[in-house]
Amino acid sequence: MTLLSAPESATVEHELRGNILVVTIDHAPVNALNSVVRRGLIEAIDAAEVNPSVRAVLIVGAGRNFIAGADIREFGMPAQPPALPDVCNRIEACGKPVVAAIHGAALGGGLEVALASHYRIVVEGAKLGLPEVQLGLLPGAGGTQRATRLVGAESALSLMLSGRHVDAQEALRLGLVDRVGQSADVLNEGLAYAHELIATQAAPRRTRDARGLADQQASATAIAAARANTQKKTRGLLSPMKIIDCVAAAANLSFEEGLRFEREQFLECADSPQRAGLVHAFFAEREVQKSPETRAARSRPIRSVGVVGGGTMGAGIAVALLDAGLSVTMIERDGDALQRGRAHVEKVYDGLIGKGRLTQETKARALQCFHGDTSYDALADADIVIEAVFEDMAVKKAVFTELDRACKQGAVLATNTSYLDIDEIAASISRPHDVLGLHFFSPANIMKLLEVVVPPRVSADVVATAFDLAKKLRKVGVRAGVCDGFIGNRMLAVYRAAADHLMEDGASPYQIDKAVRDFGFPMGPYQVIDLAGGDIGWAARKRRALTRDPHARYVRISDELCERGWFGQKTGRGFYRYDEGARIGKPDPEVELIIATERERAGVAPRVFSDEQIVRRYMAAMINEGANVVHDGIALRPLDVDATLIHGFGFPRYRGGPMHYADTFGLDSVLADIREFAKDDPLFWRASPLLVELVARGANFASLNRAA
Ligand code: 3H9
Repeated sequence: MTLLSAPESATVEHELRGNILVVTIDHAPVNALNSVVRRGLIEAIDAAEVNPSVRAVLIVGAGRNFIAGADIREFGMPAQPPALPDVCNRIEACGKPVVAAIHGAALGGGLEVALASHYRIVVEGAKLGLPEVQLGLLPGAGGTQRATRLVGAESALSLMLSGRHVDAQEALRLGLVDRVGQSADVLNEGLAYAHELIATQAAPRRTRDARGLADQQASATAIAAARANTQKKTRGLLSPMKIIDCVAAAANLSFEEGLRFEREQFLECADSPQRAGLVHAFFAEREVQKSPETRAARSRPIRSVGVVGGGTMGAGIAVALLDAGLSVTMIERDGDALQRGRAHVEKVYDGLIGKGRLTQETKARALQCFHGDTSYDALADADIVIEAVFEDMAVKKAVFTELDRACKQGAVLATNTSYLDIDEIAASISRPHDVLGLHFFSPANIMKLLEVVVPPRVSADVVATAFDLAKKLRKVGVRAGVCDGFIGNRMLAVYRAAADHLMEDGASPYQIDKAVRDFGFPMGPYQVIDLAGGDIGWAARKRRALTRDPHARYVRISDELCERGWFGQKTGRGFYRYDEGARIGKPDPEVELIIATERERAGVAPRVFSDEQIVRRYMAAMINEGANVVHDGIALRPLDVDATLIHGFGFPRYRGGPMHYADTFGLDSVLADIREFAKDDPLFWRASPLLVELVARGANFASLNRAA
């Protein structure tokens, strides 16, 4: 038995079982292919070649997975030999049959190791895929060449451009694997398959020689179709078009030339800021789950959940819970309201059925776990209750008084408020330690962000339960402190104000939207207002009117539109005009007239802004408030701000979030911009103390992520 290990306990063990060399990769938690594993694989194959007793090699993963891919933590670090493409080539070149036996994840480089093996068996529960595109990469260890030769251009493109995972049966159908094992025992299934191959004297069968590209016409058609679709869909992304180029190389070049081409393209992607942004986003999503409370306490059990309020938000939350397999009881004040609440829930499902994303049967199954009641007593057994009623302190307190009376001890009592003081709600009942905020984003069954708002008196296990719920709902839970707007909406208020200033100073809302879209957001701020309804922001502005600093600049353009009843898509006009039923608006000359009048009223001489100038101001405002949010302890780390903006506000993932983007842009440049803008409006453009401090120390936001 040979053992190769490193301080971080990665090992590749190989052991002769009869005439089969079993090679076990053990690198918790997901068997990522770091340099130790790569070296170990080569040594194992070398050992198999020289040992006359070995008739076949079986590669398996220890723990819950085969191999989840290259070790993402190594990206951006100095390369350590052997490179993964060389490992795969060594496996493929082995003179004895090599079998990969797959359970759990076989992703990216993990699937590439399997593709370089000569035979593949999977067990149920396995998920296979080439998700590199989601990290700004392409399969760079021969995956673009081998997958294409094995399953054909169309299937390979579909896998690599979506990054989706396929299950055991689909992998078999596609031809990615040779068979699905009868049992879940991956080692025994693999051994049985290897014995069978030895018995039938099966020779090494190399994927490089597979015939998936034999139909040249079909390959050319698939490549052309992918080019046309991808160009439109993946705005600004580097790796998708390169994946297609690699598939074209597979179709047109020799295997060796194809590998060389793939390597060049891979290295270009690996060096790109997009890769760095996407990898940052990957780790940020996982780090946010680790709050001090989740480290300190265990979650309370969650089986049944109550939702108070059957409006759009309550219904969306109910659907999110039902989709996670939880039992849901909705409370409304009377029978009619309850009926409307149920209708809202059904409407969400019907919308999905209409789009072909759901069947009637799935809807019926989900609704079996949905109950409604008009008495809070129906929540006596609920493990968590989420209140989603009207945003009014008195109304919320009345609900919480009822919850205090009716719910069992130990139930988590959550409010979905967007801005009300959760401390005050908690203080109004006898169990403030059970109260916290769960801030969902609309549509609640779709949006991935869930702000877990932590008031000072809440118990750690309540917070841990909220994160556990986020996981069950497949949402990204981000810990936030209590303040007006928490992390996301507090930042939104500031960068939207910056956009309003730009508009009054001379940029049209249409230019601002375009500049923001070109930066990578799916929509510009004025399109978002039109979509959400201008009346929502109007209500918030009226609410804040009394507390607003009278010296602060206030742009009235949105109010002017609202006073005309132009609330956006739902009223046919807002910043844009919408033809009957249209979701995409047209610029409106009347809006431009209103803006011109407001500029005059405010005594502003309009200026011309370039798109770049617009983005610099927009981003400076966002980054500065992000820094304030961290400085005030509302977000634990800059990465929590990044995850919030990516998952709740459409920030382009490939830019890693505003704080990561700020690091790449240079914090000194951001600060210089803010100081320049402050010459015109020193009140709005006050540099965050954290930003000033980091620049003075020559540090960046990433250093705070590492320190936390
Ligand atoms: C690639 O392969 C490039 C090659 O083509 C070419 C090379 C030349 N590396 O998600 P989880 C960590 S690119 C390092 O919470 P789950 C993760 O950070 C790669 N670490 O668990 C977390 O750490 P922590 C292509 C990794 O059960 C822990 O493992 N592969 C890696 O919900 C558990 O992760 C991918 O893109 C990695 N590759 O999901 C697959 N993967 O405990 C990426 C995970 O400290 N991974 N970690 O927070 C996944 O999709 C999911 O992690 C997986 C498990 C489905 C495997």
